[in-house]
Amino acid sequence: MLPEVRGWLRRRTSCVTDWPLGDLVAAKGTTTVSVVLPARDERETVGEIVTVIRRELGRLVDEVVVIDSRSTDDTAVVAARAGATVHAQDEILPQLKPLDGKGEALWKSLAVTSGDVLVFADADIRKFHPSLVFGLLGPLLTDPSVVYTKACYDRPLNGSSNGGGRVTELVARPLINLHWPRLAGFVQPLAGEYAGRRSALERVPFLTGYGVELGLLIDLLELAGLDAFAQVDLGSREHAPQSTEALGGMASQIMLAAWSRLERQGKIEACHVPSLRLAQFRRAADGHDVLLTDIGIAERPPMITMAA
Ligand SMILES: Nc1nc2c(ncn2[C@@H]2O[C@H](COP(=O)(O)OP(=O)(O)O)[C@@H](O)[C@H]2O)c(=O)[nH]1
Ligand SMILES: [Mg+2]
Repeated sequence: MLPEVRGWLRRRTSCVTDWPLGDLVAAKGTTTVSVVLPARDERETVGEIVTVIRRELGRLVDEVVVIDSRSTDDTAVVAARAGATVHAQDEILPQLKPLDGKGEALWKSLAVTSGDVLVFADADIRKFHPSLVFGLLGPLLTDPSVVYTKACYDRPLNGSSNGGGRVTELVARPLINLHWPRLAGFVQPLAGEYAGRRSALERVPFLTGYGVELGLLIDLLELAGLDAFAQVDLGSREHAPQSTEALGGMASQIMLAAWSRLERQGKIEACHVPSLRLAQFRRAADGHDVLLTDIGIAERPPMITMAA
């Protein structure tokens, strides 16, 4: 690990217990805070998450916004009933052709929120604790040189206390250590819980799918430098785990995201791999069924360039 990263880890890693809620309310001053929850078919969890944030963090959080992506369940109704402002992803910036994915939802949230600071959290978290939000705000509300904070936590899976985060361990971490070693100090580089200053988030592009987190780390590192990052240990976090097959698609998006940044940074020759057709296999009565999934990545430009 680079000496610079060791120093950063010591200086910029904190624990949620370092940030008592009362201190943060005092430190908030006139800074406004928006919480953004991207959600697709999350009726089981989104209502509870919105309720907890509104009930426990009313003095810290100015708005809770759910970006609903074509849910086929009543995610939007449940979220609104719990007190969130709900936007249909495709109705934000309707002059643009809608794109798919979580990153698209996060990018569009910049257009419908007003907070100086934005906190993003997944809408499928079980046993949601308000520290997932206020922990992330600690470094941002108390140190003006911090522009972006990322959560780290254990990820319980199937009875093991830390078996989750398979795409992180098998794809993102090796890629980061190989190509962006200055980011190797992030315990959970793909965590869906992070917070940033609007002034920085509006100045970087957003990848539209699951590559959004990796893209933000790489692009914000270029924009603001390592010392503008902090990570906060929030304990433990559990979500609805995906099938290994689905994780294959997600991992492919992460690889394409890395590829796009390697090209942009001149680390590899431009060879234009915007998409791939992923072949996966399922055993069938007479052999194997082939499952073909088109994986593409698209990107939105920095929101600041959209002003007109
Ligand atoms: N608005 C919106 N949310 C999405 C989309 N895809 C995923 N999400 C949400 O983003 C969050 C993280 O997605 P998830 O599939 O759980 O990814 P994982 O946690 O990395 O396995 C969840 O709250 C999803 O509901 C999308 O296309 N649009
Ligand atoms: Mg999830």
